[in-house]
Amino acid sequence: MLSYPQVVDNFVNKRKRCEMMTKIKPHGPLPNQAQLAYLEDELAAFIHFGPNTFYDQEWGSGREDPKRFNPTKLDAREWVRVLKETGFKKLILVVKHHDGFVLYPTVHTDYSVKASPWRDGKGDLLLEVSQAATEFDMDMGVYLSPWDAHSPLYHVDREAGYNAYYLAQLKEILSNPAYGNAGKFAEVWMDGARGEGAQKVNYEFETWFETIRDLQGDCLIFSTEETSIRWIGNERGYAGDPLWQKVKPDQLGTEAELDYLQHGDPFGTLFSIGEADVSLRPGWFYHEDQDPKSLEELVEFYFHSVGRGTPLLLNIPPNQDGLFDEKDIRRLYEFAAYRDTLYREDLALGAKVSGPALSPDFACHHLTDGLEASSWASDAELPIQLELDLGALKTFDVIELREDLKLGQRIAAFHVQVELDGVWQEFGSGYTVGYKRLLRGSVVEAQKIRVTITEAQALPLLTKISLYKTPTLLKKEAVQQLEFSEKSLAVTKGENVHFTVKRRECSGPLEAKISIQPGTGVHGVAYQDEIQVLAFQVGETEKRLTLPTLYYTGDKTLDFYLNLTVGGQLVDQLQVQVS
Ligand code: FUL
Repeated sequence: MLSYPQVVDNFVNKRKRCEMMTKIKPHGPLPNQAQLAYLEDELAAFIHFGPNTFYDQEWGSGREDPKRFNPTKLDAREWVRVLKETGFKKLILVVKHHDGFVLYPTVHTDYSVKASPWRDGKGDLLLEVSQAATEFDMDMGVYLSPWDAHSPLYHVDREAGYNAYYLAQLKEILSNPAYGNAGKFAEVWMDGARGEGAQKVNYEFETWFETIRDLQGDCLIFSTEETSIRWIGNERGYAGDPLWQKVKPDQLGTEAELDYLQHGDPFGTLFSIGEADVSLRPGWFYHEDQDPKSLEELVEFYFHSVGRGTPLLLNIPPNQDGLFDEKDIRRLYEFAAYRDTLYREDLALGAKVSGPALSPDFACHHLTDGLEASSWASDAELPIQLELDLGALKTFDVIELREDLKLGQRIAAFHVQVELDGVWQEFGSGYTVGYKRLLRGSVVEAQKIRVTITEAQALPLLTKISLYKTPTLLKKEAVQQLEFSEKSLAVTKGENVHFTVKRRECSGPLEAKISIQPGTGVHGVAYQDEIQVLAFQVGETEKRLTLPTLYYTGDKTLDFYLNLTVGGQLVDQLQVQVS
């Protein structure tokens, strides 16, 4: 039974759809239903687990002993329960990482859970996760690494055999009704990494994609190729601004420019979601000596991904027992509570909006009516200014804008002003809006706000303007004290990076850590994992440090990030560019 507002919403929805079709022409490539659904979902969880967890490493060699894989307390139901409760809509399970070890009892290799002591060799991790996902109605995705360091078929001379092997496993997973959320998969993740020195096996992507479509219809595909999801170009959870959810297929591939992936292409012809992936911990796999990232960092990931209009894929790695770490669970609940508080009250709801409008069907008040289906549009000349009157002074520091992507992404630049003591002052500005744009500014108390659209590829179409106040985060003392002297350094491959960590206050001893964020194709190529512990003594204000980079062939510039943390909290970051 629908409530009265839902009935109205449905009615408006149907009417609007007809009108938009007749009055507003779609612009550029359009998202399909599955892409739209993922944008709306906003949050997905990654689970990296396997031999690496037991060998305390990030990349395996393919020679890891299956006997060491024994997560005696593994509880997939608990993973899914926590993820569901903390707002994740999809879970992407790594069933085969680069080491080639398979986490379900595939018939196509013996290098799998069958050869492990876990559940006496009768375990099936994909099945256990699928059952839990079905119980909690959580979307499922699967990561099946194309690069396979174990398979003897992974060789240019046996390419056809390897492609058939990969395809056979895809079929095994995607055609089994006991796998997925009630047999359904929402995403297949084809990682683009391949270690230095690995065979340059060519993948038969087209056949793989076709198989996915045959078996799972509109299932989204993450790959380096022309598919529905692209990598965002970094593993820091940061989308670019502008962020165009469109690309030109000929710019993709394993050699795609990272910057291109991060921003997309204003003239792109393929609708592509730039998925922002990052791990809750420094590594993708669990390591005892690492800590989850701070709430402050998660909030930054969120504003730089979801807040720029693209989903956040956050990795939560189970430990050797097969459980999420208690600290990680706590962090996920804190993160969920942060978002709940952020969205608790839309301070612009019901605000009076004035400005030009295409027709009464696309009137300004649709922006603040709280209805998803109603929208505003204007064909007035740019810049177009919309003025909101909240009716009273309100305190906020975030403005949300949304475009109706069903008709294509259009807005290319905007800025926001607030009236403070009778004077209009800049609140902030951005380039693209997309599915959802969260723009943060200083905390202000204002009654009137102006949103000015300065650039758009076609007539702008917004569904919503909202205002929020972010929950207060308490910065720890230590965060104020420590920093890298440089924010970015350039270095020649194979040489050492020299850098300095400084602290302003030196009254007490302090322990900090330097670690490197793993990066696709960059990890094991430009650097090797290394963690340095810095113990500052009383009175000590500076530490000079050295870190080796690796030599690699080719003239690419690769970058990675050094994280400076205190008690698991990120204090500062240093970008290292290697060329
Ligand atoms: C990368 C891999 O090399 C990492 O190990 C991890 O799986 C990440 C999500 O993708 O390319």
